Amino acid sequence: MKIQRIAKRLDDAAVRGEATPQLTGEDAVTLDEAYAVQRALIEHRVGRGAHLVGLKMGFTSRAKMAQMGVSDLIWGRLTSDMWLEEGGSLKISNYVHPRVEPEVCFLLGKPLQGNVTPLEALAAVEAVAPALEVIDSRYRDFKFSLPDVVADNASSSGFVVGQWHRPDTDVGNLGIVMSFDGRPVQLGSTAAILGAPIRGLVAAARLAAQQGETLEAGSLVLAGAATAAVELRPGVAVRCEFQNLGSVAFSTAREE
Ligand code: OOG
Ligand code: MG
Repeated sequence: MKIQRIAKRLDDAAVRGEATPQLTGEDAVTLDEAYAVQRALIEHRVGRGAHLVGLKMGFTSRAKMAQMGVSDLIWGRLTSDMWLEEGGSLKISNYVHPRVEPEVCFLLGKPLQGNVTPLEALAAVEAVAPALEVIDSRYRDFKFSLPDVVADNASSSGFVVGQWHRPDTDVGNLGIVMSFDGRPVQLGSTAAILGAPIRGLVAAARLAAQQGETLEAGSLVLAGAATAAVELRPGVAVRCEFQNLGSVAFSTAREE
């Protein structure tokens, strides 16, 4: 009852693009309950025709932990309706207070579950690509506790994937420049993601297994942001350049 009620509240907030209060009082949840809310929340999306395409990691970099004031790894689910076309346009009035952050995306060729080494994780990778994630907390002022943000599917709302590269491409320490209308807004390195993005995939396999989930072949895994997230506004050309991987871009629609 409680799980379903909170899932509905968070789903409604996402659909309407309206903020909702944090989960306090009788709606406060434990971490395990938060993952149950997340699962129930995704059922609403699936009911609208979306399907699961993978998983995203959160708080894998110090920059993100510091920005949001939390210090544990979390994960969320990616659905087909979150996937934005590379170079496409995003209408940000559909969201509450969206932000964008640079990510690395893995495509799995084999399933991955539980405690695996970075080498085992790499052996399951079919391709790797530069990516951008659009996050949008459904909570007022983008403020939340760890269970709050887990219940809200780790703030996930969209992602854009750039060109795929061979799985043996070294993505361990690549320079990143994210810019708005050609002006840099974040500089960083993929090494900020747990020392190397493959560790984000290792963590994803381990944490998903704690909730009884396997990373399936064919799924996408966003390893977590390399820099702090930057607030989006209407009419901006967002581009992120990754050393050796090329760039990934989208724009936000110019509104009223
Ligand atoms: C939660 C999502 C964190 C990342 O890459 O660290 C995340 C948030 O910051 O609202 O996606
Ligand atoms: Mg992210």
